[in-house]
Amino acid sequence: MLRYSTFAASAALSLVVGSPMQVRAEELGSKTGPIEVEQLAKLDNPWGMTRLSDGRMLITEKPGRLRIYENGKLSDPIKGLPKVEYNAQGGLLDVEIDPDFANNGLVYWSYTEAAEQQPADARDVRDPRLGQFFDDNDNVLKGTAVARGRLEGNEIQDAKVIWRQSPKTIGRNHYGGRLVFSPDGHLFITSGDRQRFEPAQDLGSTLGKVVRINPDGSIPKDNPFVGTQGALPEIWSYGHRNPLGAAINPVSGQLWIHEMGPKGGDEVNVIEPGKNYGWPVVSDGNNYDDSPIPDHATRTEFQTPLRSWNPSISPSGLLFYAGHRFPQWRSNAVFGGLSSKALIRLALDGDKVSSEERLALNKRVRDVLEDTDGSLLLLVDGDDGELLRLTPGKRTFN
Ligand SMILES: [Ca+2]
Ligand SMILES: [Ca+2]
Repeated sequence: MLRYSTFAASAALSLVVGSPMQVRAEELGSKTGPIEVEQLAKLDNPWGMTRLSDGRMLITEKPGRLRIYENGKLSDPIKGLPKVEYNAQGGLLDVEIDPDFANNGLVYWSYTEAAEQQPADARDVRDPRLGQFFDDNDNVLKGTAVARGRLEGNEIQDAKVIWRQSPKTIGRNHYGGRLVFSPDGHLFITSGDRQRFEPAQDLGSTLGKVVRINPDGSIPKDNPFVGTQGALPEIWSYGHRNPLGAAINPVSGQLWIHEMGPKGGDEVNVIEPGKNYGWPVVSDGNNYDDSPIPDHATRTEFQTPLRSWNPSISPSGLLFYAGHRFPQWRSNAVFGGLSSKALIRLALDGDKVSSEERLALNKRVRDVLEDTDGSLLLLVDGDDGELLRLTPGKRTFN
């Protein structure tokens, strides 16, 4: 199933000098032919990116920097963003532009926000299921937030928080934070469970949810829990763990997400309003200490993932390919893998996965984006992060 050429590991690097930084290019094999991988820029823990309508790109770096990439160069950090709480999985996360960006210049970003009022003693109650992920030194009350502002030159004007995860909690991880606009102009936000498990089933909390809001932060009247006693009206779906990928399937118009499972059990889900996706009651994986969690198949009241992975692939970033550079990839779901260090491609037959390919880049892929010319842009995670461009290779394979 996975035909990955060993050529990548032994590929000679062709060096091209001429842009502000050295551009390295290498080729790797795929089911659909060779692919050229070119480094466009080096970045510090990049997390999210989006294209502006004029060909520029916005890229986030988790420590709190938002930069413009244009003509092979990265700008200085954009001024005017609120303070970001940078720690472990938290920091500046995703970035998206308004559907009417060309006219209103509005940019949206997700990030980790510390609570204004920190409790006097913020030590959390130890949860044994957190295992190695518990940190006694982490005592900052914080949560995911989404803000928007108008991009003017290299500054954000009139930044305003339009959504906050509720409640804020201690803990370093599981912020979610992917942003995507629906074709009818609503903003979807993925919201992680903050490693708190049960709140994902609690409609009075926005931990472990997909949220849907209007661009100004108000609540659409047709959200599924509007008017439900005790439920927060921005909730669109629930029972999620840590979704780091979201995209609209252009064929069905539906929201797709994927989410990280615990030990195994990463999922890709088609999202329907008001539905329960099961976490932490069911998972196709198990707890980190190997204690079992029942699989989705044991409980019919929960939505079943389209596909799940054991062992974990750690999916991040998601797009539906629509370009011409990789014609055989058209309408496929394409996303990054962190622990799997791969680009993963799902060929689809309607809402069924017909085949899967993993391109072993040997790099933690954090986000994916299709460029205007149909090439693919990838963000590589970490201190030695990168912006990469993938195009069809010129070399011929046997
Ligand atoms: Ca699930
Ligand atoms: Ca299980």
